[in-house]
Amino acid sequence: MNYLLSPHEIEIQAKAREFAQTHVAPYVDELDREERFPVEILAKMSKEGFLGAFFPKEYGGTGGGVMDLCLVTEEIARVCCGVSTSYAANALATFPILLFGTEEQKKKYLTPVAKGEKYAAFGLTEPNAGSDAGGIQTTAVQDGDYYVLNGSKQWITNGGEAGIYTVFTMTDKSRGARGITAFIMEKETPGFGYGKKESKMGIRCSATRELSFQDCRVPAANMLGKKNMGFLVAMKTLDMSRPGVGAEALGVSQGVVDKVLDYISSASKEQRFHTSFQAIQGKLAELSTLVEASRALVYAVARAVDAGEQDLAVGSAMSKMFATDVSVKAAALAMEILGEDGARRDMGLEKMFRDAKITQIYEGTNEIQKGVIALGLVRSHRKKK
Ligand code: COS
Repeated sequence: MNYLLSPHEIEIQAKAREFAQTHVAPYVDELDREERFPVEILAKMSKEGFLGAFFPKEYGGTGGGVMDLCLVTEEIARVCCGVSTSYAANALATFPILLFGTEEQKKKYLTPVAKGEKYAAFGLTEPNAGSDAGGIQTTAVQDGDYYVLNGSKQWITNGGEAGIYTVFTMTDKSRGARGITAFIMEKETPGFGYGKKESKMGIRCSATRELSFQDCRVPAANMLGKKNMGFLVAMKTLDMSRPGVGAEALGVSQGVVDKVLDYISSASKEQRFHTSFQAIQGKLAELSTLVEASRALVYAVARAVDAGEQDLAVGSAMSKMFATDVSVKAAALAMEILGEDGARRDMGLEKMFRDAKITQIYEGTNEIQKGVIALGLVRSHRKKK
């Protein structure tokens, strides 16, 4: 399908596709088996300018936005969703700075990420607050020109690998979601610690760790936005980042289609596919149509973000929910098409199945996305009346 990509977008897509084949594909199995963070691949990605793809030029980026992020993410995820997660987590973590940072903060913290000198991680989720983002318990108490942070975060992508963290804290518990404040924190801050890399069913090479803060003194100058407006910082960030998760799932789905087509097109299978297996043809038709529908939605939302659209919550949640649900369905359909061959580890589909399942859960479960969509629709309908 023709999505009317600009010459620049066609170029970055082709570059990312070539990169994924050359520098990611040979290591997919190894990274998955060894659960090894893909630091060498990320370093090469930064040399190609992919780490700066979603930053303005004045902060070391290439001047693209969420559409460029999605195109790169999709192509990398088509080959390995663990690598694409490690990459796209940098966008999630730096969007709060891009959206709410001062000029000084942007220069200081975005430039090293754009240049691949440091990675970034987004610290919102806690042991007792994932979906309920307003229920976080990490505290930040002012002490002169500093805030003192205490608490912990869980399931933090790029945790421990990142040098820069955007951290959400409670500064006024009595106000719930309206008492949250966001800070930028550096890895070297005394009192900051991180746990062991979690062993996961999918996206196994990506680093997921617990973070801990014990009397961490963070300069008040590192506050993002105003005091007690951190919930808004988090929500606006997630509105901007969710199409990127959609793009990861889309990449997995497209990778699944690639594998099915390769399999069916092999000399021994093609004749039978043409003549006998109409039920199997139906599965391929359904699978590939769902993938194109995901792509249309993800690209449309990415373009809306880049165009400066403000009311993004519903579309953004739809793109995340739809594309991630499709990726699980795509992997399942593909395994049904390939039969027992689909279950062979060396076929790669079972890894895609494991990876796809996680995309439904992270960066806001699909149950949460449904709530955002339904309540957002009702709210905007009420406003129009
Ligand atoms: N943009 C701007 N404002 C938003 C917003 C958005 N996308 N979403 C919510 N808000 C505002 C609301 O308008 C409301 O403002 P007022 O207090 O002025 O009325 C405020 O934020 C609180 O919103 P709400 O009442 O909807 O908050 P809830 O606590 O009921 O729940 C959800 C909000 C569930 C949507 C939120 O907690 C969420 O997104 N959770 C998932 C977080 C997540 O994705 N976690 C994964 C980890 S991050 S990798």
